[in-house]
Amino acid sequence: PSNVHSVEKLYKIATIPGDGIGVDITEAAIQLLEKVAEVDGTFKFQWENFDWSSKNYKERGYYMPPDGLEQLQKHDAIYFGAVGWPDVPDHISLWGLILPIRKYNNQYVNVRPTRILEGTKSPLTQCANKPEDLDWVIIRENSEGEYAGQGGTTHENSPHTIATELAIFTRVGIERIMRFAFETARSRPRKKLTMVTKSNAQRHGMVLWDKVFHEVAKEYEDVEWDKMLVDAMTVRMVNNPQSMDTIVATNLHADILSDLAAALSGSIGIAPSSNLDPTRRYPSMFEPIHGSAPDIAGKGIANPVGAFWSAAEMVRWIGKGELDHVADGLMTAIENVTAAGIKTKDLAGSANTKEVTEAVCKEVEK
Ligand code: GGG
Repeated sequence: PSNVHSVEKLYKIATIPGDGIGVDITEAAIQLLEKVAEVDGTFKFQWENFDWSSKNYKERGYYMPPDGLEQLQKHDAIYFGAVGWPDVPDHISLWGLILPIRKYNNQYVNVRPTRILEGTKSPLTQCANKPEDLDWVIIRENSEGEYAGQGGTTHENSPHTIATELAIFTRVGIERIMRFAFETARSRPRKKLTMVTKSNAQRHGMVLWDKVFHEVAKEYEDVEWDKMLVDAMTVRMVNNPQSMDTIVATNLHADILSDLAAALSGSIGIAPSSNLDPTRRYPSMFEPIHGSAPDIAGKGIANPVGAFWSAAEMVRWIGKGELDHVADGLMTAIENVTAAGIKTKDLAGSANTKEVTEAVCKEVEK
């Protein structure tokens, strides 16, 4: 019979739920992906869970064990929830988990798409009334810049303490992110790229960004581009969202701009991210951009849409072009649910995590 498929492919996924609502939304994403695989019938997931939470850090003294990175590298992809808990300083949790995973897996690109989903609203009611009014992809440089981890502290615990935080920019690092950004812009209908720096005030690394950007731009004559200083960019995102499409920015600038972008598109709860190793030598990692939200953790009310959208991007990536229809179908299912008004509180709805998850699973079954 035509509805019987032979299972051809097994994808090994490492899950790191992490902290707070990371646990709630990872569970929801696994439930949904299991449904997606069951309905499609041509592939399956094999999950391996890693309990590298802040709670376990407090008990064991580490997030990842010494062979943690090696364990992750046995998988086709990593699915990540959220990291951070009030009783562990945030720089310990980030540097204990998410940043080394990105660094050691060559995940030098972080793709953060944002748009207004069906049935949801932007707070920019003056200028973003239709979904097409805000449709961006932020390409975040994910391996260096302000998050390079270089610096130090002297004269600690004295009024004369000095702390330095060095932003590192390399020609190789800039060139590869620019190329990825231009390719992304080229693949989208508007073929438009906005490059963001603060090269008026930061006169070394950011000036190198400008220089390399202009060099790479010569290879992409079909892509229309412009440049913005990051402060002016925040104003443009609020006042003129239609004027942008693909955006490329440094690790820190894009981290900030993508939170703003998510909020402008309706809620930080909907935004996905893909930490990619474009060479595919190492596993890529998929995570919603939101954090662990301790205030609502464990209450069953977290918005799972950012987690679902991240899951769709993971399917697209691991499928290498063969599962695009599955990822697209998953996005349609998500938007059918938001369009039907089944939304969590952050999107002005009244549904909980379970209700949204079950509704999306039902859509996938249709
Ligand atoms: N799910 C992503 C997460 O836990 N984000 C917390 C955070 O602070 N991330 C910083 C970053 O993405 O660099």
